[in-house]
Amino acid sequence: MHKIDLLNPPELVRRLNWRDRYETKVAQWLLPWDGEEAVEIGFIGVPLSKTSISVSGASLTPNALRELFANVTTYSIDYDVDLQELKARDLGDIQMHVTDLLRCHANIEQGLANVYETLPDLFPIIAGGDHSITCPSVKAFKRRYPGKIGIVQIDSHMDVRNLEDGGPSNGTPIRGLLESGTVEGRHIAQIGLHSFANSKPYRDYARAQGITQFTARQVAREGIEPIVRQAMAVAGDGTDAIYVTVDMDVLDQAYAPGVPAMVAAGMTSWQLLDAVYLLGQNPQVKGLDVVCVDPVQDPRRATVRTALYVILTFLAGYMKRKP
Ligand SMILES: [Mn+2]
Repeated sequence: MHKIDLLNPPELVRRLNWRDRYETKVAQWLLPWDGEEAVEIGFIGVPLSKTSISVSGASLTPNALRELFANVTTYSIDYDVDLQELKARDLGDIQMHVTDLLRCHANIEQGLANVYETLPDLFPIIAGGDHSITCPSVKAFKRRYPGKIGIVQIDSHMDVRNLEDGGPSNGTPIRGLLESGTVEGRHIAQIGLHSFANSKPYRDYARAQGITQFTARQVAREGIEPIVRQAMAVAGDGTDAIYVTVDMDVLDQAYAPGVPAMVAAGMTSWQLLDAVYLLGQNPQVKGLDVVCVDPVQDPRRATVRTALYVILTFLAGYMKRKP
């Protein structure tokens, strides 16, 4: 029985009081890890959102996702795959400190590094939390895959704000990874960037760092698939592993009412799902996080549900990797 330091068991376990014998819900498949069994896919909650610039209850998202595990099935009719064939478990949540946000980030890096050390073959599905978690998460990922890391970031924002004005927040994860030398700009591709949600000095900084950028308007006009293929080529060129990070605020406000930094005319749910389906198929992709959903301001859990579909659709793509 493994006890992984800085990792707590799932706070919430969703059970069913009725089932159809011919249908499997995610809650029946994505069970809590028992600390011993071999596991291929690990769901890991990172419940931190005090580091968000705008008010955010994203720390509640791991449990909000777990609640919906009983509402969705494991089968994709689009891709004719059943996720039940994957050995997936809910590993629980990284332990947070109540007041010390830098210590929270240190816990995320060390806690995830502990997970990877205990379960070296695990594919992590990391549920934020706000986007600040991606910086320590990728640092842990790099400890696991020493060498070059590529990033595909799907986001309305570049997340390269300076670290002096507000410390490491959900506006700085990419800046933090560049300044710490964890990832090089030439290995980063951003998809879905939005007008009136970024500034020119940061655009110029990102370009000077060599980051490849695609706006939401480009996605609308050119289609998501060719853009994702270009992004994967950038993140996969000369790197040892690709990390995918999805900020749900990339979606249009009509599709994602429950994100703190909402945008008009963002990407559609289908563009996002098609993107993660392609990314899931790429064997160079070794980790995924989904961040910045606030269940507190999410009518009928609409955005949490879409975030869950992002995870499940990514895994539908992942299943296509198998021979
Ligand atoms: Mn972001």
